[in-house]
Amino acid sequence: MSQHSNESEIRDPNDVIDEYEQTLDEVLAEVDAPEPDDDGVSLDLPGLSLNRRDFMKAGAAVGAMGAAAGCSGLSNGSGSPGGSQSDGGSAADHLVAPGEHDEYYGFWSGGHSGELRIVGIPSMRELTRIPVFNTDCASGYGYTDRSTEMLEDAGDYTWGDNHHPNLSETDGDYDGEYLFVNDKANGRIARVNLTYFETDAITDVPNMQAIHGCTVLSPDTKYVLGNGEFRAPLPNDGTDAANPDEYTSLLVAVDPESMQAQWQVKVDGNLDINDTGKEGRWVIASCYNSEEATAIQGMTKDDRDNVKAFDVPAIEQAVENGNYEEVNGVPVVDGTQESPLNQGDRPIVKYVPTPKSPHCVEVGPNGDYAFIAGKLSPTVTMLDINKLADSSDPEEVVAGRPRVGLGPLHTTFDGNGHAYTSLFIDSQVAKWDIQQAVEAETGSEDPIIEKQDVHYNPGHIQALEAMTTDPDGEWLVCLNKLSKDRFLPVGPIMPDNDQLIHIGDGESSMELVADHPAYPEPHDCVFAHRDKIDAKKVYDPADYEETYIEEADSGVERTGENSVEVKMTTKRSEFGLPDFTVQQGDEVTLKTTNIESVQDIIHGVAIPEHDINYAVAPQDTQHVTFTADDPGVYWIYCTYFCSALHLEMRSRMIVEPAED
Ligand code: K7E
Ligand code: CUA
Repeated sequence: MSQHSNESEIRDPNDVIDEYEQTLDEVLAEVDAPEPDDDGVSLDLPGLSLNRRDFMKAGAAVGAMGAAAGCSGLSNGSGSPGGSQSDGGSAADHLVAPGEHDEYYGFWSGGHSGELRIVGIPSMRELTRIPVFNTDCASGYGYTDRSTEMLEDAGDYTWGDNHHPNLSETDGDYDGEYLFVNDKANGRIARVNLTYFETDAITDVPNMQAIHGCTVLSPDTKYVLGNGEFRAPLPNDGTDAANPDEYTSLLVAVDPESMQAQWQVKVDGNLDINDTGKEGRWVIASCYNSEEATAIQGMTKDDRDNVKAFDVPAIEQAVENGNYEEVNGVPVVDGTQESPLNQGDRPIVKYVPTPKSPHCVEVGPNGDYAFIAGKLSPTVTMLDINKLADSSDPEEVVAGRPRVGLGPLHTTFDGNGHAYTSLFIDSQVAKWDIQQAVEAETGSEDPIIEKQDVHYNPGHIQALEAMTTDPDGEWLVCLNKLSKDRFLPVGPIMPDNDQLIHIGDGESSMELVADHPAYPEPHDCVFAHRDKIDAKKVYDPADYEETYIEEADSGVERTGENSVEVKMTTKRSEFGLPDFTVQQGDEVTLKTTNIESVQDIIHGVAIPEHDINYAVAPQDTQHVTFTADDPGVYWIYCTYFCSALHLEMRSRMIVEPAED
């Protein structure tokens, strides 16, 4: 193969690196000694500053670096300042021997693939995938009647963009019942049943176009809370479409059982990421567009945006008092700054100014502080949750603001007083001391303990059970957006790189242990110890409203002039009917029960030329409905390799020509 013709345009990687490092030096110089910007758009803040155009340049330089090198031109460079190996954890420790199980479940969002992935920790082996907002021909999700009806009722979209998986909690700990996840693309929230590891409900939330932040209300999952990221008219019916001043963002509270929206709160600015305090009162959400702009220049204009603290009992009281406007069936409470509900002793939403297009909100294990990463500010702002109720001075509730590095996005915890913040631009994880950050001055780097290089450009980071009141430490996963040179090239759409980092109990240095390629594009993950998850291996028919089909029930029944119902069992290695006959034009409902009660014996039902394939797990009943359009013989075959006679596991659908 000859080289591509644009070879002359490929630059010497060393030049690119030199240029990149120079740019970052300029950025750092600017941060340390800010100069007023000529267009008046600067990021001057107490103790920290960053010129926006240089920031953009730095971002571009990160991208331009290509595969030539890591992003270690900045800060300490090498991960462990001491240069020593940590005493616990190593590449070997993360390997799980053949036949052994992982200690933790990892639940990964799948981004715009629409699915979830289940990954064992510490091995990083992918165990399975759960289709949520997508369709999946391996399981038949989006093909079977049950799943299709659910997807149709939830807006009939073929994709979604899930970012934030959340495990249901009882008494502040994971109860293993459900996982909830947002769909940023279509303003939906889905529920995954962790008994069967399958999506069992999706709600298309009224009045919201994009739901980004998604969390459950600790400690008992009273609500699933979704943040409306994109401001839009309320209702979005054409009124005020050309008048962005009238757009609004909403927080929604969804009941976890009925999956119905209970109330919404409209706010000034927008809402990005959220988390809740540990006592069931506060929902804390970041806002990067306090400017209420519709384009990037405007959204990044102001030095400060805000964090909003929603007082849940106060909002419930407002709803109870009838202080709302009903829009598309949902009570919408006014939480804007001008709202009468925000004027008295107990405002329903507190606005806390925060630098500078903040991103994540993560509440620490003991519930004292919410950690808000600055994104365009190199700091993390710590909100003192205990002061939220009584303080009327927003600055008073800021407990600390360490300078962690460039592009901080997300923070996680080891339960031993350390926070770990991902640095998107620096391509590093910064480990820092929470108490020291409270004591240090704003913008101080003193609380920083060490930085670990990662590859490349991390978004979320998550340590084991870091979102509970009792994090387990030991392992941290850093979800990097880019992998560049870390894997064999597989064409231009490269995998992300989820990196496993050993953190132990937090006393030793971080150690990078494994790379793990991820299909586009996980954003976040959450971990539960395996003892907290109780997955069934065989369906219990009592858990579903389906008529169980016995072998003797197999047969064809005409249910209307142009409709038939076909029932048949599946078992090794035969379908309940060797063949069945329908008329051309019939709407066929094919119902199948897998009468096996042995774990791991799955049968598939594939009908060629009818676009149908689905799995039936032991003791499950599934059905599909389709039209037999064309006369002929269609072999039905099993798609799961179930026995030595799997290939022989077939049936025939005979479609008789319609009579003229
Ligand atoms: Cu930071 Cu959608 Cu959680 Cu992506 S969000 S990284
Ligand atoms: Cu049943 Cu293959």
